[in-house]
Amino acid sequence: MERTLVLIKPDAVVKGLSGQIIFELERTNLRMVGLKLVNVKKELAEKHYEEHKEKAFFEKLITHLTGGFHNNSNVVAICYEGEDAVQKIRNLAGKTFPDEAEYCSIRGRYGRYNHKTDCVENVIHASDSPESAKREISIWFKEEEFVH
Ligand code: 3AN
Repeated sequence: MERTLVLIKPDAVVKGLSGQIIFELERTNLRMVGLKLVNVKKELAEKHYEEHKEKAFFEKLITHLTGGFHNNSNVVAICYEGEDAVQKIRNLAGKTFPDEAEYCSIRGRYGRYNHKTDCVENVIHASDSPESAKREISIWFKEEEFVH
């Protein structure tokens, strides 16, 4: 069974969108096997996004995930399990940049580019492959936190 990681990012948490996003994600019929609220520190954010370490936008990305732009460092971390879990969630999430994402995708509906902070407020993170899902899930969850 494939697993994938979803993070409801600080921009969505402050807007009170966590419930709405979980509601939308449940349309996939995947099984939720882990769910928690995490207060994200810099070290965790940097580990999660380590593949982007050299990119120009890295610092912004870390500031976003650690809540620096939204005065809220809480993120909802969810692990879903099921057939094609990664692709099913990616399809619902939509493209990276909200203004390029399909209107009815989660990022298209709820995301925006914030001109004041230069932050891509794209609402959720969703693993992009089964391999990255494995790596990311092990960062955010301990095995004993999963329900079976
Ligand atoms: P996705 O989350 O759609 O898989 P990635 O993995 O390419 O996108 O990038 C991770 C995150 O980095 C994105 N969710 C977005 O917030 C941010 N990001 C990616 N590319 C850029 C960019 N060119 N400028 C600013 N932020 C970016």
